[in-house]
Amino acid sequence: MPQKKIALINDITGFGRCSVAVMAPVVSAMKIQAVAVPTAILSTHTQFPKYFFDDYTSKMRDYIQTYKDLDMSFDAIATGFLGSEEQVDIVVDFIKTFKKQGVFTLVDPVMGDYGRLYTTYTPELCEKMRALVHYADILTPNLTELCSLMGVDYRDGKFSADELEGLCRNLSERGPEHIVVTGIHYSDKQIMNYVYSRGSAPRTIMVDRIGRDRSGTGDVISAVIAGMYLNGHGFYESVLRATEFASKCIEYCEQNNVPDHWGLSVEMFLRDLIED
Ligand code: PXL
Repeated sequence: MPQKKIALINDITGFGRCSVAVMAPVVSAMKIQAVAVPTAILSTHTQFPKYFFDDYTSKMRDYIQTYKDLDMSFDAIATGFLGSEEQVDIVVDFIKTFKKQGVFTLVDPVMGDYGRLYTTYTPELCEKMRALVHYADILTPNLTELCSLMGVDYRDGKFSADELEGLCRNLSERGPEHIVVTGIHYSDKQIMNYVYSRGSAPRTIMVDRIGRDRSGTGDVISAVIAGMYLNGHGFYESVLRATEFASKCIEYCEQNNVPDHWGLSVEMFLRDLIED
């Protein structure tokens, strides 16, 4: 069988293990070819006190045009942090072109955390992200992003199972068959991931909270989910593997005093993702 290809529409950041820098090795370990479609180039990610940032928006159309001219195809498309309304338009056009029969799209609506949206998120950009949801088969919001997409007030972890199910059902009706609400603050010791697949009973995956939140965790989780799903596993199983892998990396980082903003030491455990 020919190797599968995934388009990673995301930023390329040199240091800090986020976005393409961490997603490409993860999917590669799963025998999937990663094709980077850069949205921006940074020296380090934005959690560092200083970083070089080169917005790639104005070059993206020409970059993507070559893939159109070459009649390139992808088996999956994964999108992450998007910096402007125009970038969302470019991504929608990319999906419309390359999402042929059997191709799935994972949208990680990177918009904010802890009830706050990132400063780049203008109301117009939020509106655009809501439109992008329409094109997703898999959506991986955290609770902040779920609330923003649904236009409800954020309450830290204080949503009942019924409320979460209602929110996910409504969101799913707009497009995504599968949704995982990641990193819900369940207690001081535990984090809940809420797994919703249209037509099935929702399930939860609890993980132990280890240390503080680490940047890039969401990117690692999205990459493992995309890779597992592309390799034919079910959604719940894909999320389970993703949370187990991230937890193992985080545990290593804690034990070895890796700074929180250096991302997850995925290199130590990539072999765990290799399947025969
Ligand atoms: O992991 C999310 C992310 C992606 N890309 C850039 C970031 C961050 C988080 O801070 O700064 C550039």
